[in-house]
Amino acid sequence: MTPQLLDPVLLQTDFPELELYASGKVRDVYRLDNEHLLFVATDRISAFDYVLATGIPHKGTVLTQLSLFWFDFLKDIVPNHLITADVSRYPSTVTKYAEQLRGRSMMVMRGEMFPVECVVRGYLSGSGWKEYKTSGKVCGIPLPSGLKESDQLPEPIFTPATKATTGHDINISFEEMCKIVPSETARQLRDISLKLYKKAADYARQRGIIIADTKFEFGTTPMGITLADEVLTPDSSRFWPADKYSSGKAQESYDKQYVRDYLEEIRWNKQPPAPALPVEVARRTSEKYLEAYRLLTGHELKV
Ligand code: PZK
Repeated sequence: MTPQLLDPVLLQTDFPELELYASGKVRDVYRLDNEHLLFVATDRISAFDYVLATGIPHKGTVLTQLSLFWFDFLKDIVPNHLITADVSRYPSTVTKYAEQLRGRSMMVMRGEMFPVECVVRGYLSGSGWKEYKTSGKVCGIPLPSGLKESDQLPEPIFTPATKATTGHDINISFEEMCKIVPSETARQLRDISLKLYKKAADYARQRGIIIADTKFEFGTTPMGITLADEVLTPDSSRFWPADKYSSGKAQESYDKQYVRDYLEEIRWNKQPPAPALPVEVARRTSEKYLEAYRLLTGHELKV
């Protein structure tokens, strides 16, 4: 039997002298100087709230390249924090890390981040579906009665959230958001978020992907309100394969379905340590990320 090999993955960055500015389950932000940050996407994957022991080949590259695609696609709606993803234009302090950084990183403008998650939902899923079942509303927004799980909403809705210390987001009403940021800013963030979602979701739908919902993060920079973080990736959004869509049940995930199916099959108790994935599951998952990139951008990612 020939052993199956996976393409190399980056699980951990290794930039000993760089200052870590923020870190998440699967991505990290480093401080370059007072105005500039280095945003790095690893190949780590999380499922059921835990980072798995196995990385997904090319995942960090796909997410970065998708964000870059969307930043360009959406730039007429709002400025974004991207300076460059061209490693040869990064400061000389990181030149020696070019191999680790190429394709999976962005040099961005540091901004003052607004402490609210700007979530837009076009479909009823996740915490939105849970809230609707209990109250008929999502984040204080009344919805028509009789909706089923995964139903498309009559109009996309803005459903802000705050970051809890535990990591899980807490849905809030627009009025509650107005106590966290000035109400004029809250209105601007809401209107921008809805415009971004509508433009991207219309486009994606024509290419076979339903973007059920997504989360934007904004900051202020000298350009004013600025779109930051990663945008409209499978990690910040629910992507559903349009050809398999059928409401009244939870939908398959575009990217993580093989991973979830495997974890259910082995009956992992969803407590740490998170298991490793079989090579075939990691490989097929990698192919889904690359497929999402191809469908959305119209070209193959050269990896
Ligand atoms: C910033 N995060 C979220 C957490 C991540 C990202 N342009 C910016 N200016 C200032 N701060 C941030 C950004 C951006 N983007 C974003 N935290 C800080 C976050 C953990 C890991 F990769």
